[in-house]
Amino acid sequence: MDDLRIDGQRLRERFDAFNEIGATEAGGVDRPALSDANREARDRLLDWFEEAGLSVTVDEMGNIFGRRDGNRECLPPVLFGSHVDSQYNGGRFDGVVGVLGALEVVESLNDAGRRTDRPLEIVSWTNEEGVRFQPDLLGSGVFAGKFDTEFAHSREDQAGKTVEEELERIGYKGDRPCEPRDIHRYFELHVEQGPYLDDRDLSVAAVEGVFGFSWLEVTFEGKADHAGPTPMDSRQDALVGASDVVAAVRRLTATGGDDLVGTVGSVDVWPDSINVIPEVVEFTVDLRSADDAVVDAAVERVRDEIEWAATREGLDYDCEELMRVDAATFDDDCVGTVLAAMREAGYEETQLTSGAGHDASYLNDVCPTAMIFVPSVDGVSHRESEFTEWEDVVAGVDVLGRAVVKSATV
Ligand code: HGY
Ligand code: MN
Ligand code: MN
Repeated sequence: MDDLRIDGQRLRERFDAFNEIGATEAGGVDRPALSDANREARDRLLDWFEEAGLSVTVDEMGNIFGRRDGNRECLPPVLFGSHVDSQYNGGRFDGVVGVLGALEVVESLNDAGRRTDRPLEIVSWTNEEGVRFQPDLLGSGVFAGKFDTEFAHSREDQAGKTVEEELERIGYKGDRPCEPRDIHRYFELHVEQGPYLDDRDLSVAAVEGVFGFSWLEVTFEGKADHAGPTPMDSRQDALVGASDVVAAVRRLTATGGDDLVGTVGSVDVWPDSINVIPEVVEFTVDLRSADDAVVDAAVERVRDEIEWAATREGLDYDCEELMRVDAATFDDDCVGTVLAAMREAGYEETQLTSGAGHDASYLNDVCPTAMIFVPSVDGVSHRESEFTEWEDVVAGVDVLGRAVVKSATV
C-alpha cells in the first residue's frame, strides 16, 4: 500500500461539500433515509462514483454499489463502505466517513494507476439508522438475507409512507435484486461513537465485534380524564405506567450484566394536554450487550416490568419487538488483516467491540468481515456536535486502504 497516498485535502473538501446537504443550523445534518436530503446525497455519490470510474448499480433496496474491475474479474470482490442516511439531528461523521473514505481509497488507487487482483466494490447501504423506518440496518439486512424485500418495502414511516413508495419517489428503487452474493471480504470504516479511543488518545482501532440489541415498541392504554376532579385512586394514567418502565430500564442495566445498556429514546403521549390524564403512551426500549443471553434476559425482564406496571395502574398494554440483531464476532483473519494494516501504517494495535450497531453485523453472515474505528471526540455521537479530528479520519482511511488492498491481492 506504500505506493498509495490518501489525499486528505481532497477527502476533506468532498466531506465538507457532502455535509452541506441537509446541514442543520447547529452544524450537524438532517438526512433521514429516503428523504429529499438523502436523495440529494445519493445523487452526489453517484456523480462522484462515476467520476472515479466506478460502474454503478442500485439494487431494489436502494443500496448503491460502485465497482472497480480487478485483474481477475472472475474472483469475488472485496466490498467496503457504510451508510449516508443520518439521525434527524445527527452528526456529520456517522456513516459518511466510511462511504467517502472508501471512495478516497479508490481515488488513491486511480492516482497510483494500480489495479488490484480482485475486483473492488464500494457500497452505501439504505436505512442503516432506522430512525424513519424500523428496523434499522434494513438495506444490508435484505442483502444478507435477514429480511425479504417485500417485508422491507412495506415498512412505513410515521406518516404512513412505505419504503417502496419513497424509494420510487426519490428514484432509487433499482432493478438489481438485493440478495446475498459471493463477496470475498467486507470492511467498514466508522467513527467509534464512544469514548474508548479518545480517552486513550488513539487514532485508529480494529473492531472485533458488535453488540447484539433488541428494539421494543411498547403501548400503554389507560383512560383520559380531567386532571382536576378525577380522584387519584381512580385514575388509569398511561404515563405513570410508562414512567415506571423507564425507571425499571435504568435500574435493570445496573444489575443485568456488566456491559448491558438500556435506553428509552422515543415517547409519544396522547392526548398530550396539560390538564388531561394521559390515555395512550407509546415508547421504545433499546437494550444492548455483547452477550446475546444478557439481551434476551433483559428483554424478558422488561416485558415483566411492563406487565407489573400495567397491573398496578389498570392499563392495557402491548409490546412488540421491532428488531433483534444478534451480537457479531468478526472473522479472526479479517481482524488480523486490519491489525497488520495498522502495524504497517505505524499505529498501536488496539481492538474493541462496538456498542453501536453497524451494517457490518449483517455482512458478517455473508462473508468474513471486520471494521475499523476512528475516535469520536469526547465519545459524542448521534448529536450535531459529533466530531473526529481530521488526521484521525485520514489515519482510518489509510488503514482501510491497506486492509482492502491486502485482501484484494491474490
Ligand atoms: O442504533 C445504532 O447503533 C445504529 O446507529 N443504527
Ligand atoms: Mn452509523
Ligand atoms: Mn448512527
